[in-house]
Amino acid sequence: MIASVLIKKFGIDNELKTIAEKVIASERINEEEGLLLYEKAELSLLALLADHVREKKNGKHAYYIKNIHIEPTNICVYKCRFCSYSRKEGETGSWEMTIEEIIKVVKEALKKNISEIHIVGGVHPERDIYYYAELLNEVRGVAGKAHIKAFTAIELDYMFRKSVKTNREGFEILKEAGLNSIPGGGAEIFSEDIRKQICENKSTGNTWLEIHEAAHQCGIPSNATMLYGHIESYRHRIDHLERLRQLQDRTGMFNAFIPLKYRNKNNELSSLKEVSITEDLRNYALCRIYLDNIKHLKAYWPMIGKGTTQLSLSFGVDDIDGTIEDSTRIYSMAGVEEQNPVLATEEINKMIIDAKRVPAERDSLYNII
Ligand code: V47
Ligand code: SF4
Repeated sequence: MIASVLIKKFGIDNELKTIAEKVIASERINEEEGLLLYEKAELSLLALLADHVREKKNGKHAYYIKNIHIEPTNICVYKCRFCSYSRKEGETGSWEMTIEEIIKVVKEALKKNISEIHIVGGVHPERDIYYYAELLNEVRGVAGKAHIKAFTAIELDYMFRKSVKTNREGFEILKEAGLNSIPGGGAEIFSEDIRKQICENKSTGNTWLEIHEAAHQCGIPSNATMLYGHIESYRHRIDHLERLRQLQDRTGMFNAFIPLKYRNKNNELSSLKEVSITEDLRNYALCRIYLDNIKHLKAYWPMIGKGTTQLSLSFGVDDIDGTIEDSTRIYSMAGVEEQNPVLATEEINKMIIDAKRVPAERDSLYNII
């Protein structure tokens, strides 16, 4: 019924009609169908389909969380071509926080009732798993019940290999020290061909997937990301989403998916133009439609700005992160508009209510607080 109204309204061709009907009936679409949506579907059709999927999964709620992002260091053994913030040891602009400095930041943030501490940084050449276990122990000691979400698969892969631990052994050590979940960074685009051109030498797409699978097997949930809008094609994006969907079928332990828009300032890919807001919205919608087994789709507002974030709520997004105090420099150094991203709870609520959704403050596992 809805599908036929849709089809009349959009006057869409037969191929798109079949796909639209499948999405409305909550049937899974395949790679070729995903590609066709990327290439041919109108923005308004994508909005309608993605909104249908979002509503079925999350009702009227739009989630946010009070959290803090800490980046212990930007010193990194890798040099991804899209990265604006990594530096080598001793290079101008590099930083290293001591554990004491990190604890001071955590204690200040806890006074503001945060429920999550998000820690990611560069892949420091000298830091092994025992250093990170000590860091987690110290943070856990002051954090009370706050959830610790820490380290990208790239940092984890390096620290496990440096300390000659299997993925499972590594996760057991970190879990014991206080780790609750892992963030989605480092996924970029899984295609080896694209990785060779934008982040050669760093952990492969398969390694990223293996690390997350091992985390899930150890009872540690995680997020997933996709860096889009650089040199990848729609086929590469679909391949990325497909590999995530297959892993989620096996484990079911991805909490959220976060598309990350490539920002082009101060890095080796700066000659690339950034994609338009229309492309951002199309991509959110596609991700929502394709990833039928990941419950939450997050728009990370410090990266795309408050305006696009609010619009994204009509294109499948149900979570706007909502960091109250974001000291991340990954994006401020890559040229985003929000140089000191802070959002007061009232402002988050207004953004959500104006988009005709119901604001829901959540914890890291999407329980409403
Ligand atoms: O892996 C680096 C990306 C990621 C640029 O899990 C860039 O809740 C755009 O993963 N333009 C790290 N993106 C951040 C991340 C994240 C952020 C918020 C929430 C969560 C979560 C995870 O940032 C990196 C890389 O893909 N990145 N440089 C750039 N120039
Ligand atoms: Fe290092 Fe991460 Fe930057 Fe790559 S994106 S250079 S791994 S900090």
